[in-house]
Amino acid sequence: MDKYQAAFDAIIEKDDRVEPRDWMPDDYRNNLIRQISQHAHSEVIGMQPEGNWLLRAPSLRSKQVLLAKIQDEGGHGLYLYSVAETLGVSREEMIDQLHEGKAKYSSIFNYPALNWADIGAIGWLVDGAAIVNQVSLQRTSYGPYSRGMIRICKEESFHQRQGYEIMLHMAKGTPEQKEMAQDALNRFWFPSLMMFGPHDADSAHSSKAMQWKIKRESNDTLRQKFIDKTVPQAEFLGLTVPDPNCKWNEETGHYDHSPFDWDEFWAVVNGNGPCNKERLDHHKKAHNDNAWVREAAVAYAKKTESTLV
Ligand code: FAQ
Repeated sequence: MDKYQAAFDAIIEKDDRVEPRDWMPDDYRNNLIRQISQHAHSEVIGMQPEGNWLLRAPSLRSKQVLLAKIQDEGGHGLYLYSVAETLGVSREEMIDQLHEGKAKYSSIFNYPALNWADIGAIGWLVDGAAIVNQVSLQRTSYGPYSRGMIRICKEESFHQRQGYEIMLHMAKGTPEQKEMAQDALNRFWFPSLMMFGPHDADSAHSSKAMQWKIKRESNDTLRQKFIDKTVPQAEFLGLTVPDPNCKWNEETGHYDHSPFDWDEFWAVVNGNGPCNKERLDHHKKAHNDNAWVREAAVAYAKKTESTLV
């Protein structure tokens, strides 16, 4: 066996981290670029449903907290683009792929945030699902990705609490507020479960990704962890998970669930969800409108460089 391949295999075997300077197989590199760039796009596009509510937050405190959370999500996108850049892809290439529909972002952000309870449900469920996935990714085999996840997870846990606090206020508030909280849970439950991706048997990338320790736990394992963690939280709120089959199973030691609507999932992933067009159009517009900022920053950097020489 080639000595480079052997050195790579040894890193994976020993559970060490692969660093940007290390030799790695092309498939490993490409799989990472695909996953990390999609992760970065998710963080940035994910700012849109919440950003929409900044001007309508019900108090100055809630506005400040939401603003801080949304800024964190933008920051996560930037860390992740930087991580992908260490693999040899430029940010411009990644953004082009997003705009051309070649790169994906999480299906969940193609659902609308219709009212303030939805902001609670997003923080509680969407960030909650993101944490379960990302805690596992803290042990991913690519060093910069794994270290980025450690910081991101710390911030995500604040986000999850921000959402749960909103849900708590609404669920313990007036009957109308409780109804809004229940309605938000009804609409976000299944889409949040589908954030974990297709079932293991239908997941095209999982087997290689698990072999390379890019993914440390499978889509279904992580989804089940999230369900088991979240159902008691819903019960504490006095809300009902919108799945009559979601019951504790003594034998398996997990909550059961109904089959998911994978037709809906793939429709959303393939561009036909309620807000796909709106999200992408908004990103393209912001990118074009702000081209002058990038041009000015590059011109300034060049000027500083020439002064230093
Ligand atoms: N949406 O073979 P698999 C957040 C695609 S961050 C859209 O199982 P893989 C923070 C998949 O890309 C949320 N597409 O793929 C926040 C692949 O397509 P491709 C994002 C999906 O990569 C909160 C195809 O289906 N988190 O929320 C989805 O092994 C609030 C086959 O699937 C991450 O990205 C989906 N749900 O496993 C921000 C975590 N699921 O590339 C703002 C990192 C699957 O062949 C506000 N990513 N697909 O064209 C991962 O862990 C993995 O990439 C999975 C998918 C688990 C998402």
